[in-house]
Amino acid sequence: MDNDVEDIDLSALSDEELVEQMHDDLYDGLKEEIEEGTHILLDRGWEPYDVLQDALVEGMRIVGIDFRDGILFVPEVLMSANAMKGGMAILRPLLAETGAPTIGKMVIGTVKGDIHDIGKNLVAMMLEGAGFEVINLGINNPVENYMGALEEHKPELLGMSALLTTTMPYMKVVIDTLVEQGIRDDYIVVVGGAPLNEEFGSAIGANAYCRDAAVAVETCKTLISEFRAKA
Ligand code: B1M
Repeated sequence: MDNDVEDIDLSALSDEELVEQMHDDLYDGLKEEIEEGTHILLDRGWEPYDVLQDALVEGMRIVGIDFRDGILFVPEVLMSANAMKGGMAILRPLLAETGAPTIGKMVIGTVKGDIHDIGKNLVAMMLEGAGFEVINLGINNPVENYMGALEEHKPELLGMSALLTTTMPYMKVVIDTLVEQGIRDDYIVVVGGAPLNEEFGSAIGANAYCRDAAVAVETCKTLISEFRAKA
């Protein structure tokens, strides 16, 4: 990809060129350029959600392909992740700015053994934007962390994220612990992450698998109203 970005005046590019340039900058791990590009698109009247999806998430998808194919390696992908987080930090308050009253509470975290947090943070951001209160436990959470947070914060929803085929089975450990303690039905359990699917979600006893952050918001809204109606 093009590293010669010093000569490029991002504000002189058309929207389409700028988005393409941001994909390149994300690939090259250029945090400041990503932050600048994010501001420019917002100043041009782009919706925060569109900046997130078209410039950042799509850019990260491209990074993922080259990571899979052995063209990019962990240190480079870490730089990309850092650049993505720079853009997300600008969008976060805007996405959360809807002024919607709190419609439910979720404890969310990436499971034990797994340090991927971009997608989980995106889900958290979008839920906050939709009016949920979110307690974000971060990465690499053993079952004790989830249990402690449920006890402390008393949410209606528990969210778990996993990006590795080797860590996704840990979600079942957490759900089984809820069952063993006789509190499974006290919570709505929502799971997500690239290697999961609907079938896996039901096999481990989750209430729902969500493909992406937008689906997570819709699903949580539906499930919480059913949950409240039952209560
Ligand atoms: Co990792 N990694 N990684 N990695 N990494 C993947 C996941 C991989 C698919 C790359 C590949 O080979 N193509 C592969 C997994 C293969 C597998 O298990 N089958 C992989 C690997 C192998 C590894 C390491 C083992 C590499 C190594 O060390 N040799 C290592 C593991 C570390 C560990 O966790 N123990 C590792 C490390 C890393 C980095 C640290 C370099 C970095 C993470 C940085 C960070 O997160 N802070 C990284 C990254 C960035 C990726 C890729 C490239 C991108 C992930 C991402 O952020 N996507 C990823 C490739 C890929 O997924 N295509 C890859 C963007 C994000 C917006 O999407 O996370 O899918 P995603 O989230 C989506 C949905 O999945 C969903 O909504 C989100 C938004 O729409 N979703 C939920 C997610 N959680 C949800 C929860 C919900 C609902 C929906 O409810 C609660």
